[in-house]
Amino acid sequence: AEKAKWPKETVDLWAKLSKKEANDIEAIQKSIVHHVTTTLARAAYNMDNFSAYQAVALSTRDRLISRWNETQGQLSKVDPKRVYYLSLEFLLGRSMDNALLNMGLKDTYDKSIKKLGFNMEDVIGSEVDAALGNGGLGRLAACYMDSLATLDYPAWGYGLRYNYGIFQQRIVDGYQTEFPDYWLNFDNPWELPRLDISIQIGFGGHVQTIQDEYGVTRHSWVPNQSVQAIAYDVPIPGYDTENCNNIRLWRSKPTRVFDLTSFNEGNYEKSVEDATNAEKITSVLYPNDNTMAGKELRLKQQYFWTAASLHDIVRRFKKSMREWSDFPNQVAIQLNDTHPTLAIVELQRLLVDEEMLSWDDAWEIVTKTFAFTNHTVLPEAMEKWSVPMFEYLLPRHLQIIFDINLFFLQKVELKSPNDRGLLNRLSIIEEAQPQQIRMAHLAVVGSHKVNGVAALHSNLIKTTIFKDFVDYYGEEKFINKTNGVTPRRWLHQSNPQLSKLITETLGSDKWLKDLSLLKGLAAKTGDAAFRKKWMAIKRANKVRLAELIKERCDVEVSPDALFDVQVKRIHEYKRQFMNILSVIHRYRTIKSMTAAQKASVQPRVVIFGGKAAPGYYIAKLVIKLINSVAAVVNQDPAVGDLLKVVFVPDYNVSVAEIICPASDISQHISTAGTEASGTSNMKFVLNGGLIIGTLDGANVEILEEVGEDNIFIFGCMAHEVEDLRHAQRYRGVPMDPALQGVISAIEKGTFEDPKIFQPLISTLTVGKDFYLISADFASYIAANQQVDAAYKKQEEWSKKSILCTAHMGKFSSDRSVKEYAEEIWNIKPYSVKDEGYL
Ligand code: B1H
Repeated sequence: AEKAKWPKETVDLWAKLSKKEANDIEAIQKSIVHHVTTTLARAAYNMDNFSAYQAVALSTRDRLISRWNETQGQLSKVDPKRVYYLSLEFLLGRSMDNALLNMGLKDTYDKSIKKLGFNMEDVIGSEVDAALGNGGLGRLAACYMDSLATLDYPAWGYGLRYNYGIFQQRIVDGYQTEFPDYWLNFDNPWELPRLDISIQIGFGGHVQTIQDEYGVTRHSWVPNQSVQAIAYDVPIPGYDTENCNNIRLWRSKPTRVFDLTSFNEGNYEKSVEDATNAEKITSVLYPNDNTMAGKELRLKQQYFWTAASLHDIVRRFKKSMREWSDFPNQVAIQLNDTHPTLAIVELQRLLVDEEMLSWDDAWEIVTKTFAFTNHTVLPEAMEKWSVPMFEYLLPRHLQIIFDINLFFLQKVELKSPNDRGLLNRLSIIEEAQPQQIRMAHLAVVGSHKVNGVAALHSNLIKTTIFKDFVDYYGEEKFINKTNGVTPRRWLHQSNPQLSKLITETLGSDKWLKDLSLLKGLAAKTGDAAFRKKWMAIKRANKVRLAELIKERCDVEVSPDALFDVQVKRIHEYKRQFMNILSVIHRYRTIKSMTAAQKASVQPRVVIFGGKAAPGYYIAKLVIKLINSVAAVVNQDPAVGDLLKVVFVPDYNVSVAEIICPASDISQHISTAGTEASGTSNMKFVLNGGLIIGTLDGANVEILEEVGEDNIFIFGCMAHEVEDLRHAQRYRGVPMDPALQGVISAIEKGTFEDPKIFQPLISTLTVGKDFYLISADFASYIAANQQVDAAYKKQEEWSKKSILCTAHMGKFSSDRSVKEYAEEIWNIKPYSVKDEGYL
């Protein structure tokens, strides 16, 4: 509109001056030096790696912003249907390396900064992780954003800009201790503050009921507290495309008019206090993975975030002057777990209370707009909110939820009359003291599609937590979308040597956008020279990890040993406990050997990493046990290099980037039916690591792809779990004898004061071993022996390793995202045209 009013000279001047940045070495060097001397106000002679990082980051950011502007500008004009991915977690990790690689500028920047006296690896190493997530769920959101941008889909992420990400973990006397992750201490160059985009969010208050001029009853919510949401945009560049998508993160700020109640009461001190409380909303990421905390502040976070996001989405839709019925043709909203489920209620409220649509018209729009991804079946992770607390914070939303529930149950009653048990099981409200809102039920009722994250998991939810819903709605609503990981970060960036070898071998780098092309590597297993190169790269990656282990754990490990890795959040269902118990078994076996017998033992380095939720006592004891075992084993001259045990502290995305390429075998050993998918399993196999695992989550599909010769599967199957628990509980199945031996060793004080570990050992009491460690122990030990035997045949192993990578095409997040786009969101790619962004 403005542009049309300008005289031609002005338009031409803007066009001339707003040309995209040049990307030759000299232009890049100029931009870096410009940022050093102006933005950072430093001189070349007092630069360190960190300020070099800052300058390179700012120069990279300029190029990101150009693409962001161009993409978003064109998308506003074209206005295609977009998808909005609502996630309380985006576990992005570092941005610089990824941005440079995706934009195709890494080599030029590398050369540019070398000549300026800096080394790319050191500069990259100075960046702190953006750790706004707990584990798999948050990292999945980050991989999906990479794929959405790479595939040119019009997509925005919406999340919260926490001041504190997941805590930093340090190990003190073998115990986990938590330190705050104040990641914004130094300015964050990867975000664009949008101080002009500010939305008022209300809380509390009461509901007014009025009759409108047609005699229709209308409700309007009158909150008594209000906070501001400020937008921070994080550009997400696609790989090998000009497209650049956005993640909009909200930050809470006090409203200018302070808190309404206190302000009106004239209580100045109280209103300053309220202002501080407003800022608390986006202060900290809740550090629970797969468990629900139930804290009021968490509910505030969820409403603050969904209300701000919906307001933004609705504002963008309204600009197009379309009919409301067109909303689901322009907008798809994906709910990443139940955390954003309030968005369903908020959209219904906006349409009915503020836009004056009828309930039924509004509800049709809502259910066509939303789709819901379930990530877990663990009961302790199911979100429930107490009705009284909810009512206090969100009185109008509670009414709407009760209405949604009433109309839903009325329909159920029509279909299955007089089945009160069914109504109770399906109800969004659980009749407890006090009543609880079941967020998963609300999410199912308010969405047109519900998906699990791996085939096994998607089937499991249909027969367990959502069984009655499947009976009511039919099968078509409940689908599977197997998770995936981005090959850009998890191979190209983290394993540059292997990426290079693959590109040389396949004759092009097309595989980075079509991962199925990796199957071309399968033909190379017979090529001894290729196998040698393949294994040399694995060894180099192990050397790099050995250096990290030396630095962080002060333990020397041999890169010629078998590297055995289990890195993931510490949780009983993931069974790190079973792993360390098997390590103790291995230790005892070695100790009982003669020198001659020891000569045939396959040396192994067992590497653990992962955070326990700060309040999860048993998980924290597992960390302590691992460290106590490590202390004894690593010092024992009778064992030497045959066995080393390390716990790498503060496992995060950038540590994972070093660990994944360096593993020979990794452990994905959850009790069958408990790990919804797992995604690190995919990352390890993609990097030529074999896995040992149960028939759980995506392991099942990895087995299908790589074949049973290239994976070590053990343990009971998901459908056997209930019977095994029953037998254990009521028929007193005895404990596995090898496991009994291991426990006796702990109880004898082989590893520190055994009293420390008593609560852990108690979890194995016959009848209480919920995660079936005893039932699976023998087959686990046997599978580990098969790993040792297979690893000794290095030529055969190298073939397995190559075949693993070759068969990972399915697990690209590009495949996952394409399925979501075509089968749930109904969106099409839009590729940015190179027309200059004015
Ligand atoms: C997964 C969670 C999770 N499932 C609650 N559920 C949270 C639940 O803060 N909370 O309240 C946080 C996280 N995370 C993981 O999702 C699954 O355990 C993995 O198996 C899966 O691969 C991953 C991505 O789908």
